[in-house]
Order: sequence, then C-alpha cells, then structure tokens
Amino acid sequence: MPLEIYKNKRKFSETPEPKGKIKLPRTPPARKPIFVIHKHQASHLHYDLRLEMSGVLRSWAVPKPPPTIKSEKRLAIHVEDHPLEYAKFKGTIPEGNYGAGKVEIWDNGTYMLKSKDEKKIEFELNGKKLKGNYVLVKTGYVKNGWLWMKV
Ligand SMILES: [Mn+2]
Repeated sequence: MPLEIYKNKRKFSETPEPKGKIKLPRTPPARKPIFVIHKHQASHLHYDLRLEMSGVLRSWAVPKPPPTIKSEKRLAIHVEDHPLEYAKFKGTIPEGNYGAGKVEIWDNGTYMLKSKDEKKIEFELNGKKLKGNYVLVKTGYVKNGWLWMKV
C-alpha cells in the first residue's frame, strides 16, 4: 500500500512532516520526474535519496555522503515510500518521533530514468550538486541493501 508504512511510522500531531496523499496519478506527469536528497541529522547522520516514481518518492537511506566520483560505492538502504510533498520538506522532527532530528535539502532537481527492474535502476541526475549518470544495484549482503554509484 503506497504511503501506509510512512503514515504508520509517524504521529502527525507532533511531526511537521507532510501527511501525504494516497491518490496516485493515473497518467505519468508531462513534466520531468524530480529527485531530492535530504541531509538528515537523526541519531546517525545520513542522506536520504528520493526519486519520484508512480506518484511517490521512492527512498533510500545512505549512511555516507552521496557519491560524486565514479569509484565511490555507497550502501543505500531501501526505506518506505514518502509522499511527493516530502520533496519540499525541511525542518526538525521533534524528539521522541520517528527520525527525530534536523532535515535539510542537500540537493534536488529533475532526473531521467534510463532503465529500471527489480534489481537495477539507471538514471541521470540533473541537480545542483549531483549531475550525470547514476545506478542503484540491489545487493544480497544487507537486508533492503542497494549500492549507489556514479557511472
Ligand atoms: Mn532519514
């Protein structure tokens, strides 16, 4: 169920994060899909890569800074889909809430999907910091683990 996990993890009476809409677009949007990378100072600093897909932001938590050169491989843990409105979210999630801590927009822009299947997603980012071709490849070593690389 889209966004059900997202909603179940959060108390919207306490967190400033968007509630999100369940409704999915019936037709692909005419505009280019967006991406955002949040810098999230939770109990452990990490970066959240989010790609717009099927009306939600498909999301990965990345414990290290995003890859900017070809030799860097980043573990990216696939996490729950986030609502599209989350792309504009920045703020502080209060103590005692899921993901408590400061959330900043580290980069954003549009992207072009090059290919996508269950184990591999190829895409070209056009952000302010990140530009060029990237790939996410599923890895069997870690639960929900993918590797994120610049190619
Ligand atoms: Mn996060």
